[in-house]
Amino acid sequence: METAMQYLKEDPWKITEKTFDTKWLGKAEAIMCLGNGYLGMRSVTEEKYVGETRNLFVAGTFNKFDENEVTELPNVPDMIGMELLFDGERLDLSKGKYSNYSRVLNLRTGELTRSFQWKHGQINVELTFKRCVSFAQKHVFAQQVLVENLGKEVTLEIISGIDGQKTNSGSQHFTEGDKSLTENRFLQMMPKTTQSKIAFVLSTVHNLEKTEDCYDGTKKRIEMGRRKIYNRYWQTLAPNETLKLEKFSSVYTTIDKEHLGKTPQDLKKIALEELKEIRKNGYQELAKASAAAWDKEVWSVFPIKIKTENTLDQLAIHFAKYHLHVMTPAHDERMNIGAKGLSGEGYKGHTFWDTEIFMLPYFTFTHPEIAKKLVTYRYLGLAGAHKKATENGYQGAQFPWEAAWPEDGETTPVWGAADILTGLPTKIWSGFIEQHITSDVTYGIKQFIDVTNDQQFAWEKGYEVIFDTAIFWASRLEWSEENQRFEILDVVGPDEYKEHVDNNAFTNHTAHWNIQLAISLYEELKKNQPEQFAKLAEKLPLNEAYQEWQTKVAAIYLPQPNEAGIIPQDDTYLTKKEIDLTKYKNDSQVGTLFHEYNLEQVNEMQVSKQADVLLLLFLFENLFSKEEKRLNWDYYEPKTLHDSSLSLSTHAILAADLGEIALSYDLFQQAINIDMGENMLSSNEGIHAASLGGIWQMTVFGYGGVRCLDGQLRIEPHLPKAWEALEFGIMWHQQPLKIEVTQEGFTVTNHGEQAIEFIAFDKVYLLEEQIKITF
Ligand code: IFM
Repeated sequence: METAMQYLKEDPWKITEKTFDTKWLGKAEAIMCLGNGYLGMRSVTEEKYVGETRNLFVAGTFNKFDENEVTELPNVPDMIGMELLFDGERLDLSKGKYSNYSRVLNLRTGELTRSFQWKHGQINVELTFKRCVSFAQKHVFAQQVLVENLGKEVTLEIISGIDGQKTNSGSQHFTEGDKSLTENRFLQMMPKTTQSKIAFVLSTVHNLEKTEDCYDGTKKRIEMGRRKIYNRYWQTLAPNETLKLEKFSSVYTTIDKEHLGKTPQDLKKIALEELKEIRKNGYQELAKASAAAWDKEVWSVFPIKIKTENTLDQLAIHFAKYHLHVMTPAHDERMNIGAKGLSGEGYKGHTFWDTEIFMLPYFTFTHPEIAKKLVTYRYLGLAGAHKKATENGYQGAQFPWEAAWPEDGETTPVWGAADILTGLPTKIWSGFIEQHITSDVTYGIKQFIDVTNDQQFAWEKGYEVIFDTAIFWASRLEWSEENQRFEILDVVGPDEYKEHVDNNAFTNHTAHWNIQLAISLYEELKKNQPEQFAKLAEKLPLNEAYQEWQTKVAAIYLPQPNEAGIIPQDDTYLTKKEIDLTKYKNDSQVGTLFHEYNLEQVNEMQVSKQADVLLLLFLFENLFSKEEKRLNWDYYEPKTLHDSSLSLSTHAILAADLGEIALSYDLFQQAINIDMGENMLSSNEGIHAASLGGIWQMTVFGYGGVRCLDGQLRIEPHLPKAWEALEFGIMWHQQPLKIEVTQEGFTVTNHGEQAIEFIAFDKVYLLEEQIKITF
């Protein structure tokens, strides 16, 4: 496939677009998106094009457009857009000729730069646009535009301000709100979400100067229109003259944690004061402070260094870490990560199991303070989980498949893509029956407690979730008279190409694990910490629950390997027909099976969307033998289309575990290209958050060989041939560890004060300062 993206061998920090084509707008907008976890914006161009998706999102600000829709992150009025007219001719790269084009995202600094020369008739100008979302001041973003006149004298007209005519693909989530001008300079707009009633304060200010004489000769006028407030500037540029425009903008909302209780008028004043200061200091200062914050908070924390000729691998790590921090609301535990981060309207900003299984491990192992916020979000979601369980006739906490504001409960939409046979929308069953999310949440919380040893979180929040989810599972089990066992019927497992299945192996095993975990915890806490335990028992009916868990747990049906060693994905998967999947597996687009079959037909085939049984083998590797892993890999991988971006990273890790390093590395290459790669349409709806978490996991869990198993740290690295060395770090029980791996062996250095234990190749090591192990 044609591509406009370029990755330079000598620079593992930059994503570069080398040609501009309006049919590929979505790719650059999403993969080059800017943000800081509080807000995220797609990297649309200043000038507008048909086909663009101009999105600005503020984490957590969900709104419901009407009763028939679910909540979504509203698309905030645009403050990036600018119209530039030269002698009345609008800047438009599809007209005239452009040369020396590049758009570069510097992952290290978080700055986006676009530059080119544009010639159209008499117009001949060189333009450079710079932009950054401050990583230091989370409400603020800034732009700088340099216009150099390479031709004859030209009049430049600039129209720039706040444009509230944006929607989420047609759904308008905002009231128009007041508009105002302060000190003849600061433009402000105060729209409010229609249902959740969150007031937004949007502010922007411009600085326009010729390189020498500030403001000289610039004419300016303020204008307002429906949902719009903007300035219009006119400036004549002599030959070789350069004009600099800087624009500083900010967003505040009435749910901002640090300003809770303040009125929109209070926020308006706060925003004004901040913008005054920022404007005085200028774009460069802001960009510098932002880059310094990126360095301090992200790049200097457990850096990953790969010694390899394949610079793309190192770039992929930087790309993944960059986006993981852009998308994560580290400032507020009432919010979580969307499946598309803050980079697109896809999945409406909702949180899925993607967080616990794919993104959370990165934070748990390297930024525990951020991970704590993410797991606390689930604790705050207990109210929504109780609501969902009650609505479904169950007890305890049943977590929603898609989550937005923590208390809201289930937010999965009911209808989705067209069914090619009936022409009607397909029902999305995940919100009703994709129930493994509840044990996935428990898994994430247990891993967080094991890795961080954060006892305070465990006692105040974590244990409660573990018990409450076990209460749900016990109530969810169904007794089968015929089989004399507890079963879990009518679910969707991780493989979403199989709906309404009974006894999905992943669901049954993880539900069993969740209950078993609650039993052991109950026994341990009651015995060793009776006073604290009593407090928990006041909140939850733990003694009755314990009796029920004990009577039920041993009778839960856990699908076991058959004579051929294959764990049945569900009761009927192995009996379904097999078809030749070569064509779909080789297709550069995902989901092409649905060009020929509808979901009902796919349900009847042995074809999987993503890892299911294999994911179980990865997450709970202690429960299965290596031989079982190998046999199930051989059976399921060929039947898996990797149509979900959650699939490849799990397969790459498992392949590495199985000693298939070359195969694993091939899968790694495919996985890192889900967003970065040549498929120019793959990221239109937003980046694939889980796959980015997967890039970190493939590196640290796959090749670094790190695992947290039954509460113990295991390190068994194995590098791909193409990597001479790998260096990374993790935090284990609050002790920072550095791990350096070569093809010959590895060294673990403890930079903390306390010794820790780890297991490598069946041997337990006590690590005080440094241990070297050769293969
Ligand atoms: O959570 C995933 C799911 O496993 C596959 N479909 C997309 C969802 C969001 O990423």
